[in-house]
Amino acid sequence: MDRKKFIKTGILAVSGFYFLNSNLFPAMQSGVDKGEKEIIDAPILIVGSGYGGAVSALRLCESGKKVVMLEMGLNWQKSGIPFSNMLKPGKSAAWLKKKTIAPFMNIFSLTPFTGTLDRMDFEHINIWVGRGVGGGSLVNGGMAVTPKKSYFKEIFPDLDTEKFYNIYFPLVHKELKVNVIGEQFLKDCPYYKFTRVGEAEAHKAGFKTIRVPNVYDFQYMEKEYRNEVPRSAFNTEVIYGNNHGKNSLDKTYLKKALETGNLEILDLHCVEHIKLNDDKTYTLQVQQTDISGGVVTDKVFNCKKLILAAGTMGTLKLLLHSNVVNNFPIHKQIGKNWGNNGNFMTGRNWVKPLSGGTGAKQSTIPVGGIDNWDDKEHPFFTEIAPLPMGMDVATALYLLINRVDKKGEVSYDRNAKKIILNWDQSNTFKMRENAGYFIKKMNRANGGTRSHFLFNNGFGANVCYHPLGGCVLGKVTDEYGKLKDHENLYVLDGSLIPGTIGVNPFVTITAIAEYCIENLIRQNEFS
Ligand code: FAE
Repeated sequence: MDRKKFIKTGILAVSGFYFLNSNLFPAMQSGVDKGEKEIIDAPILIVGSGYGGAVSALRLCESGKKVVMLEMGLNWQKSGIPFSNMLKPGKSAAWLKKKTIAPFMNIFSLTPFTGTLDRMDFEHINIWVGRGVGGGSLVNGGMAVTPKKSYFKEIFPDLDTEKFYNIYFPLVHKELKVNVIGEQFLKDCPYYKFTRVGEAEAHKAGFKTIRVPNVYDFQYMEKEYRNEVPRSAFNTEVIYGNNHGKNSLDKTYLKKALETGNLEILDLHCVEHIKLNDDKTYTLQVQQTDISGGVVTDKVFNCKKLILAAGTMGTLKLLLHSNVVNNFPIHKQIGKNWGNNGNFMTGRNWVKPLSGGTGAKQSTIPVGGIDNWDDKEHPFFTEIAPLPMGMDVATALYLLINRVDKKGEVSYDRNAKKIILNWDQSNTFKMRENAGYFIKKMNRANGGTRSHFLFNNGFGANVCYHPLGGCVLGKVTDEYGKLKDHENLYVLDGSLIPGTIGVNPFVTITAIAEYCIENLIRQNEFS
């Protein structure tokens, strides 16, 4: 394929176009195979542009390495397409679905589009993930929570805890632009009534609350409140992307990595499977799609070094599928030690119905949490979550994060040709007990009922925003994320964490990625 044809093919895809207009990336050599597939050689490939991928890209690019990143989702910034909000879901609302896929109230029809939010459905659990350049950072609530030191130590006994709390977590806070809402603003702002009510009710019930840091720029938020800038958090934008205010990865790590001139991001490029070659290099079969999910072209990428950062489910799917179709070597523990980070959604109805409930106007950015982790019988942390429905529904929403006493396992079903998850009610039994205890105690002190309005029986045991594990650090990989049985393959994403970290996970995923890539570079793994 000559360059002209290459560009022609690329234009069909709307995005990816910016890349093709630039001088062909010096680290990439392109040609065609006999079946007219374009073949591209790139020394270092990263699959996925979420937290693990963005950290790896930045540190490698800073050390002078040329890196190509493949992302199946859209580059929203480059595309110029705005994100939609929760009251008017549009293009960004779902990954190739005909209806919205929020955890509840899916009454909106959609034209299939490569949107930001995807849901993977298994028998007993639904897993939500972000798609697009920036991965989960595009759709998440921005809660930037550092795990409890004692729990981090318990989950990662072989890591130097002090080093993480003195070096990696502070570094990550700085890079992700973590900040905290001003107390006076929180006290005065009508959009945070749900947090004030949630905290007052928690105190009355005898629970301890904590302020939760976030990557949303609270100075911007104060300006949006004063109508000095366009509204985002106050315009029900979050799980379908934020047009303003949120420091997602495209505005932090990825932006810095691109500024080095050493990174090329190819969006709408989905890696199908991987083959290990005799010379220990890798060959990836990749589909480039258009914005409606139609295949534009099939491509082949060859690389010497491969970093998988496709998120827990994406990375596991690639490894397990490649094992079946290409005899790709995988460690026997791959897929094991999977967990939902103890996610358990629940809620309460009839919350202060006579005094304006939880508020008709709600910010989408959570800033409060209830910390019951030290309770030996019912240890949990819960987010006081917003429910921005454009009217007061006198309902409180909570995402509990529990310990994961019984782990699950991800494996591959050869007949159905898809990954399956060994996970059922027995895995969430203790989480349900904690949720029941919490709701009862809150209702007893404050009134209200378990929220049948939101979930079947008021319990969303099947809601998972935090899939973790399956490629556990030090078990399936070496101490820095290099896969056992491989010389040139690394995993740097949520799958390194063994199923639980006790708080919202992206700060930990980012810190572990920083730690791993620093040491991999120091060991000259990418020379
Ligand atoms: P991730 O960010 O998922 O990135 C993986 C990327 O790889 C994605 O962009 C994929 O599109 C891409 N990809 C996958 N497969 C392929 C393939 N075959 N070819 C090419 N590209 C591929 O991975 N966490 C918090 O700490 N605080 C929060 O407030 C919070 N809120 C959340 C709210 C929602 C609605 C959701 C869904 C998640 C939330 N999370 C939150 C979880 C957090 O976003 C998640 O743990 C991280 O994004 C995971 O980071 P990874 O680097 O593992």
